[in-house]
Amino acid sequence: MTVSVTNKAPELCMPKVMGILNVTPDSFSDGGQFSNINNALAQVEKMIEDGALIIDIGGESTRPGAKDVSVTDELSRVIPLLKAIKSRFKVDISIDTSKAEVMAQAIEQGADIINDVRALQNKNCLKVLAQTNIPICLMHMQGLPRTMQAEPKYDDVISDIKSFFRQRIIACDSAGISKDRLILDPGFGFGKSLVQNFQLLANFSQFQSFGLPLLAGISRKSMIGKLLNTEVDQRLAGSLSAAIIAAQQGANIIRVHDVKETVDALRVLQAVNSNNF
Ligand code: 7PJ
Repeated sequence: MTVSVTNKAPELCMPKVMGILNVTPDSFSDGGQFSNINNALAQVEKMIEDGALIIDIGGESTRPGAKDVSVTDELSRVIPLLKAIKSRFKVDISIDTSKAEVMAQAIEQGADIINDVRALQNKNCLKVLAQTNIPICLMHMQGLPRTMQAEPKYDDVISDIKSFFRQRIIACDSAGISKDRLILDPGFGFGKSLVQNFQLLANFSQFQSFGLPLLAGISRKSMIGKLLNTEVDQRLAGSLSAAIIAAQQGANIIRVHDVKETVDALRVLQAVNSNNF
C-alpha cells in the first residue's frame, strides 16, 4: 500500500476512495457470525466494483456518545473479517482502531493501513507500529467520543490541529516511526462545532504544508445533517459536495459510505483538472 505525495500539484491527482465497512453490532444485529461475514463480504465486493481502492474496517463505534468496546470484542469483530477479505480480494485494508493489540493482530493478518482516530496516543500503539512498516493515519480529535461534542474549544481550529499534528509527528519519530509513513486527517466531527467543521473544510488545503498525504472523512456526518437539516440517509448530495471540496484542496484519500457516487463525482473533478475528457 502506498499513498504518496507526487510532484504534481496534489489537487490534480485523483484521490483514492476508502469505502467504510462498519462492523459494530448495531449494523450486525441479527444472524450468526457466518452470515454476518457473508454480508460484509458482499458489501466489500460491491465497494471494490464501485471503485474503492481501500476498505476501512472499524470494530469500535467512535460516533459521538458511543460506549467503549473491549479488546476481545473488537478482535472478534475485526480479525475474522480481515482474514476472509484478504483471502478473497486484492484490495488494501485499513483497520480503524486505537488498540495496540488489535493493531498487532491485524498487521499479522495482512492489514495494509492502521487508521487511528486517537493518533497512536493509547498505550503501546507507537511501540507496535514501530515494529512494522505500514502507513498510519493520524486523526485529530478533541476529547473522547463519549463527550467530544459537548463544548469543543479552540484558539484557532486550523493552527491548533496543525500543532497537534506537529506533536504527533515528533512522537512518532521519537518512537521510530518515520514521517513518510504518516497520513494526516483533521477529524471532521470529532470534537468540533458546526462552524469549526466548516472552517476546517474551507481551509483544508492548509494541511498540505506538512507534505504528507491527507485523508478527509465527511461522509454522512452530522455537519452535513445539521447544515441541511437532513437525516443520515438523506445526506448523499451534501457528502459528495464536501468530498469534492476536500479533493480540490488536496485530499489524497476520501473516506465514504457511498463509493460509486463519490468515484463518479471525483471523475468529473479529475476530468476538469487534468483537461482529459
Ligand atoms: C473517521 C474515521 C474520520 C478517520 C470515523 C463516522 C465516524 N477515521 N473513523 N477519519 N470517522 N481517519 O464515519 O461517522 O473522519 S467513524
